[in-house]
Amino acid sequence: MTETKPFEALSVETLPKRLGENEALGERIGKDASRWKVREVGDGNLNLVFIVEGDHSAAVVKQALPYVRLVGDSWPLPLKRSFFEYHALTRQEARAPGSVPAIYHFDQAQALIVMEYLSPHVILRRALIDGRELPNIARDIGLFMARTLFRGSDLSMVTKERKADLALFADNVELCDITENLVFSDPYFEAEMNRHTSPQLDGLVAELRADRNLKVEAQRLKHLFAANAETLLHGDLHSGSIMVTDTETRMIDPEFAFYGPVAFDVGMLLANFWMAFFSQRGHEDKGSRDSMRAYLLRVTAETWSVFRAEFSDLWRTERTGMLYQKSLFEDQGDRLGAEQALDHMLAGIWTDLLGFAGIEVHRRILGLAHNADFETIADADLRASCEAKALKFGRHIAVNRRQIHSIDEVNTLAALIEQESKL
Ligand code: SR1
Ligand code: MG
Repeated sequence: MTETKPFEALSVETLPKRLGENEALGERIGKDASRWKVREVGDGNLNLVFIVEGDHSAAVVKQALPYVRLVGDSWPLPLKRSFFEYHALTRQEARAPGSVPAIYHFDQAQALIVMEYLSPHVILRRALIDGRELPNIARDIGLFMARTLFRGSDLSMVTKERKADLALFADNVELCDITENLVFSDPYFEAEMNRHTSPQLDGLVAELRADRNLKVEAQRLKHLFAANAETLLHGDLHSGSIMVTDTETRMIDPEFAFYGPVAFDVGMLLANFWMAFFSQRGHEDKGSRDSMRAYLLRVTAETWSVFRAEFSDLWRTERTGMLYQKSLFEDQGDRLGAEQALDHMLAGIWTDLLGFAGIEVHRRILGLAHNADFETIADADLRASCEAKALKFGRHIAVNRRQIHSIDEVNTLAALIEQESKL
């Protein structure tokens, strides 16, 4: 019997020795570990990420730490998140082939995943801050969301398999707990780890924390997040979880994966495009970002449109699960019934995604984990002005989500708020 070694965090120095015998890695990049070049490049909030270059090529080694990297060992976090990330990646690859990095090896005890090194990809958030107008992201991300969210649900899966999967991911408790607190609650009271651009935003922050309608809505959304186990979510689908080139898009980092509402991933993602939009004013040192602003609004509209079209197509062609069975509709010649049910479902996703998007905007400006889109704006007054507009936008779409009927309406509102001159 092979003995399982206790977890030990890797370092640039120890990695070649510890993984030098690893066949999957050696075969991929070159077996002579003494020639490997290792860099630690993790810039996320939680994990170690190494790029390992060998004689032939390179790979990524991602390792979870037993605590939250952003905060330190005062905030323990279980290593099992790596297990959920691995299982989520395998399901995403099956449901949306080519949309995630290839996995070469998984070591549960060491909480590490060896995976494809994506090059020359960069993090989408970085590209948007740099003002790059990437032509394919709306299509690629829209398709990814529709395929993974539809195919991970009872619209598609054999219900016994879905329930087993639901049970598996239900154990991702601590990462859900992060979202439940950091996203849905902390922004709306003086939680210990919160921060915001102060004093510029103090007044607005106090207003939002006293806003009863907003707080009730945030809790209704939290309830939905916790209780509506509809599909396997990515769980943290923001522009920092996506890598891009001009022509390619890959989703990474699904360690927050669990069963929740379809609208959560879509709302989180669109929120990050809207935040990129509101932050552009802070990145105009090398020239106007008018074109980038227009591009970002087009991207939100196209992402939603691609998502809707693909989700609808899958509904019509792959609805093999126990929900809205064809035997009740198409098999009786009632195609219209199936279309009616689809319309209801899409309308619900739309309303809820606006809520999730509004709350995501708030937590990235008021909570612990901020976005580089705003954080890289050095001038605090300018940053606060961008953030204030985003906060107002977030409040509006979260509270009025049932009265907003199209993405054009949302984007018109975003453009109006963005053009306001006062905070
Ligand atoms: C303590 S973790 C903070 C945030 O980082 C992750 O990327 C998630 O977005 C989480 O909410
Ligand atoms: Mg992440």
